[in-house]
Amino acid sequence: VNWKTWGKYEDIFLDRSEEGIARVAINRPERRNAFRPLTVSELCDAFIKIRDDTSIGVVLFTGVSPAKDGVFSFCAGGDQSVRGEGGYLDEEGLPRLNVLDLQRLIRSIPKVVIALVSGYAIGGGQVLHLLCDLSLAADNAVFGQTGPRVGSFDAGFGAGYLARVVGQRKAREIWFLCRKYGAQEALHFGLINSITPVEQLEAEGVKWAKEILENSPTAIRCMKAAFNAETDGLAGIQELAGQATHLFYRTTEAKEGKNAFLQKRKPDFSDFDWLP
Ligand code: 1HA
Repeated sequence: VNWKTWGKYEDIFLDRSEEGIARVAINRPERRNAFRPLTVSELCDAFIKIRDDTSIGVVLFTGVSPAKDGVFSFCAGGDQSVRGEGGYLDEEGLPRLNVLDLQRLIRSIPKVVIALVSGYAIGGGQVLHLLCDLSLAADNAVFGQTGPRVGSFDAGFGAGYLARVVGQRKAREIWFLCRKYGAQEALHFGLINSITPVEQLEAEGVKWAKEILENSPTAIRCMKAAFNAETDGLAGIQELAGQATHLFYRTTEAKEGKNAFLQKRKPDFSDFDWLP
């Protein structure tokens, strides 16, 4: 894949390819790719840009690795050194939990988001990989929660969706004990889709992306919304409903309603059947 830089950021890299793939990478390897508010706002900006680009169908989400000491990481969660009263402090000293906005964006973007996890996916970083549609791990991947150890917890997607993915038993174990799990274990309990040697991880991600991109964009976006509808409450149903409206607007039936309104006449839906 021929990656082209797409915008200039401080804490992340954003690239795109002609094949319709975007690549987002957290670039704080010396901090194990822990995120501060700037990192998260840049990630949100990147995901919005990707959402609005009709040529992109798949996003690879990863962390720049290895660090200078040779250690790989996807993301080690919130940067504890900027944690203040009530959140993670931005440059103005405002406490933010803006990773929750990012979680929602990854969830609602009508494209396939694939996490490429090499090394640590810990704390809020573990939740980020969890929320991606697919998670491809390198053989050196390490997953785990630390919240109860460092005085934090994610009682949203980090709890409920984790339980949907790995089951209540395992989810409770992960949060109550704060153990670390290797790639084999994670595959065994259904947290990830595959394991690849670390040097082949990106190539594996591109391979999965290309397979997805051969399929119907509308079918895929509706299926993503359908999966979210099952797990994300009314916000998930809203996404599926949005896809239905999106399709309906393209029909002559819907256009008749709009045209009649604009032409200040009664709509004539007599051409449209009440199908079974
Ligand atoms: O729970 C939430 C939220 C809940 C609700 C709403 C929003 C939330 C937002 C975020 C979070 C959280 O993410 S809480 C959980 C925060 N994360 C952690 O507790 C993980 C902390 N890190 C580690 O456990 C370890 O660093 C590691 C297992 C990932 C790697 O260990 P290793 O290879 O031994 O490296 P280590 O020496 O610990 O780290 C290398 C450098 O990176 C250290 O800095 P240095 O001493 O060289 O100056 C270390 O301090 C830094 N670092 C690593 N992780 C973080 C970090 N600095 C700040 N924050 C980190 N999370």
